[in-house]
Amino acid sequence: MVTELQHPLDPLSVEEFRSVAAIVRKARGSDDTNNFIFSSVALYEPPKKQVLAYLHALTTANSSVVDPPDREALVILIDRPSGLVHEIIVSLTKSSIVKWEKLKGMQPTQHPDEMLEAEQMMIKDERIIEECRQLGVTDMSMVKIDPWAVGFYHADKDVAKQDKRRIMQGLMYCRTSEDDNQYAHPLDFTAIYDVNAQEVIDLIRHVPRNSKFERASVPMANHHFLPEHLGQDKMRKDIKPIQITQPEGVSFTLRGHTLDWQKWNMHIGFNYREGVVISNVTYKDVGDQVRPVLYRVSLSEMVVPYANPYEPHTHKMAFDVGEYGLGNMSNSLELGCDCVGDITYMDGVITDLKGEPTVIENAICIHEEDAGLLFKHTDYRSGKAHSVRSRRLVVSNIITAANYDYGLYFYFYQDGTFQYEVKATGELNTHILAEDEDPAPYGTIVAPQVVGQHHQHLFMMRIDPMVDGIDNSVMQVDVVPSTDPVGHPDNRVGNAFVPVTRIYNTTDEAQVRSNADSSRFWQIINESKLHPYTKKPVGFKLVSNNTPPMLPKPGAIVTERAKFATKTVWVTPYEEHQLFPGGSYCSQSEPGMGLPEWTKESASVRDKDIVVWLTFGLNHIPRVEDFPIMPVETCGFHLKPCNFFLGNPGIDIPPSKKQTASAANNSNGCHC
Ligand code: ABN
Ligand code: CU
Repeated sequence: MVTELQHPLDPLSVEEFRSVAAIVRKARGSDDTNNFIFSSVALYEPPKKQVLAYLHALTTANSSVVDPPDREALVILIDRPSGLVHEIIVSLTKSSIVKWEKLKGMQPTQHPDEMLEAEQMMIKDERIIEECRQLGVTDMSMVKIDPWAVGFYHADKDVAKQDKRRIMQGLMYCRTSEDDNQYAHPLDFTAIYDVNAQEVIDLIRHVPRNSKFERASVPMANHHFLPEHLGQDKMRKDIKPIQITQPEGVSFTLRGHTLDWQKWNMHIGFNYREGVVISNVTYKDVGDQVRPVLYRVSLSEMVVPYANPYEPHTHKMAFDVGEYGLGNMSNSLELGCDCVGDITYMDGVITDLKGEPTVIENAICIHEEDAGLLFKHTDYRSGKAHSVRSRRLVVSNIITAANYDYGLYFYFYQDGTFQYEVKATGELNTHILAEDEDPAPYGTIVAPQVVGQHHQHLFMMRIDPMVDGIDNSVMQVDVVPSTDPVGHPDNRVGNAFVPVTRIYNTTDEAQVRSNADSSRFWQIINESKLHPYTKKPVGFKLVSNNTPPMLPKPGAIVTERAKFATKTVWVTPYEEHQLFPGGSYCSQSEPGMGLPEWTKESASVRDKDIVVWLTFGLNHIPRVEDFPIMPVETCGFHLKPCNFFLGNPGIDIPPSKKQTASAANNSNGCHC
C-alpha cells in the first residue's frame, strides 16, 4: 500500500512502517519476535535519476509522463540467538519482497531498546553484582550501565580479530539518587555482553597505574548540574527575559517535507541512521531561475577515538552514526529550551524491536534566527549608513549518545551560504582513578578520582553536490606566496601571493588533508558552466576551520576502522546506496570498510556525478570546566557560493528598520 505521496524522498509514514512490518512478518511466516528483532526500517531511496526525472516532470507540469518511483523500504532483522542478519528490501508499491539477503557476522546499529534490555540483563548478572558488592555498592538499582558498542573484542584477547558475536561493553557507574549525575561515580570495571545470547561474557577491570592501591575506590562526591539538586538559592537571579517574537509569523512555507524559505527550496527527510537528511536544495537566482546546489547532504558517520592505551578504555571508539543511529538517538525537542522563537517541528519515526513504529515527536526543529550583521557600509563623508541584518533558516535535531549530547544544525543564509554546525555538549565520558593515580598524559582530572579521557570528535559529512547540474568537479585551492623571488619583474617588492588551484581527476588524487598554512579550501565547480565575468566554472567553496588529523596511528584499530577520518576530503563517483563511509555494518567492523573499499580502484571524478566527503571535528582535551556538564563546543563547515551569482545575492534584502518612532522619523536615513 502506498500512501498519498508528496515527494519520493519523504520518510516512511507511520502507516508505511506498519505495512512494511506486516509484509515482512507474512513473508517470514512468523510473528515470533522473541526469535528475531527489527533492528531498523527506513525508506530505501529511489535511484537519483528517477527522483530527478520525476521532480523535473512535476515542475514542468508534465507529471503524467513520468511515474513516481517505486516506494521501497530497507528492513534489517536480527535473529536471536544466532545473530543472523536479514537485509530485506520491501516494495510498498507492489506489496512484495524485492530482496532478502542473509548475512553472517555483520552487526547492524544498536537499537535503543536493545541497549535498555542489555542494561536490565547485565544488572542481574551475578559477577557484576559481586564486583559492585566488593566496591561497596550493594543497591543495584543505583548501578547504571551505559551499553556501548564494543569497538573491538575477541575472547582470545587477540586484538587482530573481531568476535563475530553481537557484543556490547557496559560502562559502569552508580548514582546516589534517581537523577544524580552518574558520571561523577564511575566504577572500575567494564562488562562485556553478548547481546543475542543476553549474557555477560567478560569483565575487564581498570588497574590503577603507579599506585599503591590495587583497586580504586568509587568516588562518591556528588557533582550535580540539575537546579533541583543545586538548590534554587544557588541559581542566578539577575537574568532578565529575552523574548524572540515574530508578530507576522515565519517567512518559510512547509508543504509536507518540502520547504521554501527566501530563495531556498529543499526537502527535509529523516531516518534512524543519519537523522536529518536534506535533499534537492536549490536557490532561486534573478529572473526566478532555479539553480540546483545540492542533491543530498547528511552527517554520514563520526568517530570518537579515545587516547588512553590501557584496558578497558581501549575499547572506547564511538561511531555514533553507524553503531547507534542519529535518528534512533534523537530527542523530542522542547519549545523555549532547545529552540526559541516561532518554531515548526517535524516528527521522526523509527521502528521498535517488534516492528511497530515509534514516533519521536518534535524530532526536527525548523525556525529562523537573527544571525547578526550580513553587510554594512557607512559613507564616511555623508555619514549615511546602509546596514542589513542576516537571517538564517535553521533545521536541527539534538541527539543523546549516552553521555554526550550533540546538537546538529543545518543553516541556510540569505546570501546563498550553507553551513553545518555540530554543538557538542552533555557529559564527558568519565572513568575512575585511584586516589593517588595520575591520568596524564591521556586524561584530565575533572573532579577528585574522576577522569575526562582525552579524545577527538571526527565527523564525516556526505555532500552530494549538484552545482548547476549533476556533473561537478572538485578544485583544491591553496593560497601561497608567489614562487617568484623578490625583485623578479612579477614580484618586484615581494608582496605577491596567489591561489594555486588543482582539479582532482581521480579518486586517488582526491584523498587529501587540510593545510592550515595555505588556508586550503575546496571549490565544488561545474566545468560546463562558466561564469560570465570570471570565465571560469561557477562553484561553491567548501571551508572548514575545524580539521584536526586522526591522532591514533596508522595501524591502530580505530584508525583502520575509521579510515574515512584520516583524510579531510575524499571525492568518489556517485553510486546508489553508497551512504556510509565506515561501512553499512559499522559496529565491530573490520578494517577498511566503506570509503577505502569503494576507492580501491582508481576512478574518474572529474566532471562527473560525484560525492564529496568531508571530515571535520575537534580535539577534546577536557577541562575541569567541562564538568559536571559541558558548555557547548562547536565545529563544522561552510559552503559558500563562489563566483556562482552575479554579485552579492543578498543585495535585495531590505534594511531592518528600528521600530521606534524616533528612528522612523530619523531623516538621516538610519538603516539599523
Ligand atoms: N557514545 C557512545 C554511545 C552512544 C549511544 C549509546 C551508548 C553509547
Ligand atoms: Cu568531547
